[in-house]
Amino acid sequence: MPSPIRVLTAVPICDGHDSAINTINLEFIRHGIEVIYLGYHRSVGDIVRAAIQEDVRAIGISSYNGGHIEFFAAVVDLLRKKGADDIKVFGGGGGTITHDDAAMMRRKGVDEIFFAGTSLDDMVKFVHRRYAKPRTKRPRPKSLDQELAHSLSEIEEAYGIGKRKRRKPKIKIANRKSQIANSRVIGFTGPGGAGKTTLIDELVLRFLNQNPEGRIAILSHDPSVVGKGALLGDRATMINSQDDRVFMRSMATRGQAGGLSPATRDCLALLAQSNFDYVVIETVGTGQEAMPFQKNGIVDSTVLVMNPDYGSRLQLQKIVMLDLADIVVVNKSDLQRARTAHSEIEQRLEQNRRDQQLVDTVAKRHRDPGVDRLFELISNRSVAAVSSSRRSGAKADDRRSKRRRRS
Ligand code: B12
Repeated sequence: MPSPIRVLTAVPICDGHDSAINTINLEFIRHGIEVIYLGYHRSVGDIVRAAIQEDVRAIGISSYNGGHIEFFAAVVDLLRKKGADDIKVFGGGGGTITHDDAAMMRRKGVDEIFFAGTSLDDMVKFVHRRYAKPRTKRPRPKSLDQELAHSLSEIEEAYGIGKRKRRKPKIKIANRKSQIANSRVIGFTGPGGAGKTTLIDELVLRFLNQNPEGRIAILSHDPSVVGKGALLGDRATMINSQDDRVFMRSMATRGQAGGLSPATRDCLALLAQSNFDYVVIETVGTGQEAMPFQKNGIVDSTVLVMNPDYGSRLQLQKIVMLDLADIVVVNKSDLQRARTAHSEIEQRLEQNRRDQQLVDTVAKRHRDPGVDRLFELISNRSVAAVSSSRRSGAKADDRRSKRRRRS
């Protein structure tokens, strides 16, 4: 079974009309399409960057506030400039886009414009007809991000749909143990609605401010059933991560339980061997039994993000990740129950007798001191890990040279 069609959808800058695109997104998903939704009020640069990183087949734009001829053309032009004109552009905007406008937009390279009164079914059929064929000849990547995006698609497509690996991807993926660890890999997990995405976005802001040259990658997951579509919506929540120094990729779980996709391990390994300081991996909202990073073997630190409203103290005994996480975050700590949650979780962690950290955050609050502390903890753990791996590397060198001298 071939991989689902991936499209990116967005609403242009200075436009908040998102109700049409929300309806269209749901219809696409119902018909097996994976939709990466970027949200509303998005610039040409943000849309093109996201489309290239996500390596989608097409971009669907919903535009109501005018300027559509220029905006759509600017998206097409920037895709061309970036060597990504195999990503097509289509869209609509009810009665605000006239037939004359649409003719001009088509001349400028837009694939199709849908008018008021078009049925959702017709739009779905168009996407299937026009974008389902696999892209055989890809343009030569013009940037490292584009090359990486193509490779990630190759890995994901090699897995097809479902658990079983179908064919080996052509890309060489280094074994994490045998390679120099370029990036620190941090795994974020926790129940749906705990605020993982917002928290990651705030950490990204701190990272970008602290490292003017640094780069970070995010591998984000949303659930999907085998052969069905998915709404990959984390980008719509991200504000600070709309930056050229952030590479983000959204993945559907494609039927795999546990919070990750069948292709995650290989995709993560590829990102970790690329030039990022950090690779952040975000699971889908997970349940009590989930241990998403256990089998993975390539995550350096794990962060469990909790919502203070988890129910009674007894529930905490059942959350396996509380035994495994390096850092536990009580997000939304401005909520009434947060103090109780902190002390109950603290007691629960004491039973483990491990060096686990507990941090309270309010990720939605700008400059939250809790997020500052979390960022500091993650940075310190990384510095400690790098110097310990350097020490063990130096010891190994020492042993090798002693052996050479003896022989
Ligand atoms: C709903 C609506 C709102 C809601 C938006 C709610 C929301 N969250 O989206 C509210 C009330 C908030 C609103 C506010 C405003 N609105 Co208003 N709004 C509309 C309205 C009534 C419907 C738009 C809509 O959602 N249609 C439903 C969709 C599903 O149907 P459709 O539009 O026919 O689209 C078809 C195709 O084009 C296709 N399609 C659409 N997008 C896409 C994308 C893709 C990828 C594909 C494949 C297909 C596709 O799908 C449909 C299939 O039949 C239109 C008037 C109208 N009748 O079009 C005005 C309208 C768009 N709004 C207008 C204006 C001026 C405003 C405000 C500026 C008003 C103000 N002064 O505050 C604000 C701006 C808000 C903002 N932040 O941008 C004007 C725009 C005028 C212009 N461009 O010249 C319009 C045309 C009303 C008018 N006649 O004056 N608005």
